[in-house]
Amino acid sequence: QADKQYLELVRDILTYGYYDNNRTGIPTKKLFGKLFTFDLQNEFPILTTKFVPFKTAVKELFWIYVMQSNDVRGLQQMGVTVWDEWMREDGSIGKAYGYQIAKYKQIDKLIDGLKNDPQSRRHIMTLWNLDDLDDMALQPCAFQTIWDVSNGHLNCTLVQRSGDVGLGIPFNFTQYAVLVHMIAQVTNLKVGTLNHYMNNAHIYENHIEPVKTQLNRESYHAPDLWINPDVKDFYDFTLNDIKLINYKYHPKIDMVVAI
Ligand code: UFP
Repeated sequence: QADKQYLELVRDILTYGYYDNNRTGIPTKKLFGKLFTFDLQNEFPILTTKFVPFKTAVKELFWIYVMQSNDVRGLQQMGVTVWDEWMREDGSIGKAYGYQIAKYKQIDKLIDGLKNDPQSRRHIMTLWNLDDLDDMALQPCAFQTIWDVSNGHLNCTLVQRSGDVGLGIPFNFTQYAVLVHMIAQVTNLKVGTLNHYMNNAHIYENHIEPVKTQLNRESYHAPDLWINPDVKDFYDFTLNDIKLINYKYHPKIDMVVAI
């Protein structure tokens, strides 16, 4: 499911993508307005046609939504270096990501709303704060989630303004799928659908050859996600409470990140 949608998007971008430069100096091919839909009841979405660093993805997710931190050194202590390029002198990424979750108690409000007013149409977490944008080392890419409860199932739409299809996108949907599972567990809901909307879905020029090697690979059966069923409070989650079982994958594909 995940591999199929992903490789279709890669093929589409390579075939029909609009080619131009951007702020990084590395041109991209891009398509506007793409959507992945994952049925989380059926399958945990992670690519098998290349290795995706699941633990790193979960650590970054914890850093944003559980620890609600903007301190890159905390991530480094967990062995994660993905934010090093954007670290400021004070060790932070400015008023970005976890800072905005903490500032408005967004997790607490979301969980409270899902429990007490599930039919509300205002279940949103957003990292896009107009007042603080100038104080962010990188303006958030996957910047908003909109949540829905239907028939006891928790659905979520992830809105991403800018998606690096080679490096960022596989990381982003897997991460947010874990978040839906975590929130569902602490609100006593079953998981439903994750929509992943990408406004600008792009492949950097220097990623084109690497992603092509993935196109001819046969996908494996998707792994299962295990979440410790004893955790009932979101803030009690630890990294050991989340595991991927039977993850079978093709070799990792190295790509250089555009800064
Ligand atoms: N990017 C992602 N996902 C993320 C993240 C960054 O794809 O979670 F933080 C990519 C998108 C883009 C670049 O290629 O990082 C950010 O550049 P810009 O701000 O110009 O969109």
